[in-house]
Amino acid sequence: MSHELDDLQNKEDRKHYRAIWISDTHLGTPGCQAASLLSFLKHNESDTLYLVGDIIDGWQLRKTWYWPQAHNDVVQKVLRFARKGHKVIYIPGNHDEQARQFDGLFFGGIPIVKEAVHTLKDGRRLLVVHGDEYDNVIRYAKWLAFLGDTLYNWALALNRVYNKIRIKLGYPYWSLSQYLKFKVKNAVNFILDFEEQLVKVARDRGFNGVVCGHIHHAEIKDVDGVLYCNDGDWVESLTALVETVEGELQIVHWHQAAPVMKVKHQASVAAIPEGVTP
Ligand SMILES: [Mn+2]
Repeated sequence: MSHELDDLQNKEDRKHYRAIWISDTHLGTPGCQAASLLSFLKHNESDTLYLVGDIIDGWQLRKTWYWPQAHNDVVQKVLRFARKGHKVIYIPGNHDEQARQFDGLFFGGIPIVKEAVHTLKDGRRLLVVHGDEYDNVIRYAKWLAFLGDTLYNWALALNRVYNKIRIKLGYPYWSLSQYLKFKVKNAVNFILDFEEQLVKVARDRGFNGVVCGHIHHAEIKDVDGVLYCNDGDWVESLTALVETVEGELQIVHWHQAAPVMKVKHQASVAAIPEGVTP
């Protein structure tokens, strides 16, 4: 009941889209910025919500059980969204690959599918996939991916401590993975390879473009007439891909934490400032 009331109160400051794509939320890990994600889901809605993989991190949960209330709230929010008649589609990724065995089944009115097709307002058709099947590291060296995952999580944990200190001292948030991704040439090549693969798949299969996640790097770009869209992540970049009512694709950056959003007219005290530089 309180949830429904909450929804009504928020109605006026909720933005409506034709479609919203989010992925790589990694619920079940300390890295997931669930408060921000919840805030995003409270202030934005769409005819269709695509969950583009790595939503619940089974890899991490298998090692250590981590499930705070905020993560539950996100799941509840999504289920309620589906109950209220919005279309929600869940495409599992590699971190929630356990869900892939349920391909074609429904959970709480949400179908689980390996891929989806989205038709833009102007009629262009986009293939929607998580994208790990086109990541050569995951495909050919899964042990390396697991190792990388562990190292990445250690680095993220260190980064959280570092940023707590920075913010206490009045410095802006500093993004480790953004820094690594853009300073390391191989990472840039990796991103380009990945984009190229996905664009090729979309083209070969006769789509006008592709929407994916997986590499935690939001992007909208045209590659020789094929649209490449990546919706980013909710570990570091806090981004979603949206199609506006007018049919325009945009990346939404949501550097707002839930506790801050509750205090109205104090937008300037956001916990994580926007436009952070490495
Ligand atoms: Mn992934």
